[in-house]
Amino acid sequence: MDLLPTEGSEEASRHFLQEIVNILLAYMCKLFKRSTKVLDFHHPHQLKEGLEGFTLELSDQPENLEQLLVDCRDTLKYGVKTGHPRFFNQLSSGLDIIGLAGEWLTSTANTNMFTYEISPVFILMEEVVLRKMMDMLGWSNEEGDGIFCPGGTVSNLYSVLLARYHFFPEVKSRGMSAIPRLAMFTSSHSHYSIQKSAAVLGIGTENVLLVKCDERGKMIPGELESSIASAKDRGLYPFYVSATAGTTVYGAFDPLNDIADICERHGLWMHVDAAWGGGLLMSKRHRVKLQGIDRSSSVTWNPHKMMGVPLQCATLLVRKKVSLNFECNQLCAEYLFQPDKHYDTSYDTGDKTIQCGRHVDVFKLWLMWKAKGMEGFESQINKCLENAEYLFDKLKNRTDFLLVFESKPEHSNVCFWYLPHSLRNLPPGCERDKKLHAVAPKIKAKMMEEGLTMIGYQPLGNKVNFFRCVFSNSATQREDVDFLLDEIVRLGHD
Ligand code: ABU
Repeated sequence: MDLLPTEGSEEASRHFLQEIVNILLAYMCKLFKRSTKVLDFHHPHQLKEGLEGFTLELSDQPENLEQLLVDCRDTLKYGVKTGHPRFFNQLSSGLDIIGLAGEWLTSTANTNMFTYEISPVFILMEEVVLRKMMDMLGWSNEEGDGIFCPGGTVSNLYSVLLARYHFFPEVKSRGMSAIPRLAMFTSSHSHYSIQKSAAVLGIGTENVLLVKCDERGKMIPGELESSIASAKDRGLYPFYVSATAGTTVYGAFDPLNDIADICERHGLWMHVDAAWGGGLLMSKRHRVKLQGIDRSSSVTWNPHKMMGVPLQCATLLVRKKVSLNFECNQLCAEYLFQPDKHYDTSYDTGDKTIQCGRHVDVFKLWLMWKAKGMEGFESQINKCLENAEYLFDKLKNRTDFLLVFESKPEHSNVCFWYLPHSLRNLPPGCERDKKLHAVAPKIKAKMMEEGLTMIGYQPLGNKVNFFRCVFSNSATQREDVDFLLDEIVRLGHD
């Protein structure tokens, strides 16, 4: 294949990449049009068997460049258009052109974030962006450290790892048998990654105590207090509380100041999982919902969610002194982190992490921040929350839909059931619940087959399957919200 670095192949390389750009631009222009489908669904066996000449199989012989262009077109064709204004399925959606340019540049630079030696600009950018985010949490210049992580689950894992190290540094060398049986606390609506962290770190999922929430999905502080007391009575060692700012399903914000009071009283590490809700700090109108976050020990905040940065872009921010991150994970591999380098080796941030290689996730965010300023992020976030209020107001006045909770959404999550004709006159109770549980999956299946829009559903606690609509794409307009409801009614009609 005559592409760079083959001598004399500049023109062929330019031509090939220009063709790729043409394919991507055609995709993007279609993506935002309402006449374009969100997806062209096929079952796994159909995709594996191959469709209209598109095969996933690899061969021994090389393909020519023309065929590779066809492969690229087909890959996009059979994928899901998560940037489409009618995609409501996930917390991360949309397609930001500046962010995309950032991702292209990142791949072109193709470097690794472990040392300053090979990523001088990106390492310093990371410092600048993390500092800015920590300022927004309300932390002073003297405190704070952070790291970009491969997703919120890993950020949450780091928070537990650091908290455990803070209380029991000996665990690094001597293992779990050297320390007491630990107890962690998080709400029953929190993200499953907190329990996963306990499993991964040998703390055990049984030692994660799930604190009761109110109807709205917020942790009840009194329940946290009694859960800590009962763990102590049982001989456990409470050390960590994860509060949530923007729960995954309800979009609820735990009362951070009340939780901080309890953590201070008991000397516990307070983590805030603001993977979803952190973006609201950008909005003067909505940041009040995170009041008390400045008192946390650590925070997860994913710009790839509410801030619309292309996947992946997630952070862990730690309030304790800078060295904690380093001490906890540092192993000083001599082939990479030589102490006698001629520059300030505190910028070899790779030794803070449990990874070795680390993707450059900062550049696209830095570039978007340059392009939009805080004001740009603020207006796109406000718009998403306005869309949620618009949907909520519509649902309040409908008899064919039922809200899962009656209060105004705090985030952009709106949770609701659709009641087909046959269920409307049934009294609430077991019989109706049994039938209602089957409604959302049936509608979703038809929705995916037709491909015009996409929304998620789930059960939660004692609530049977309900739809969760989330807004994180500022391309979505009110007409798209209207379309979603019409589509649910059309597909759910019985
Ligand atoms: N917690 C990862 C994102 C989940 C969601 O998009 O629904």
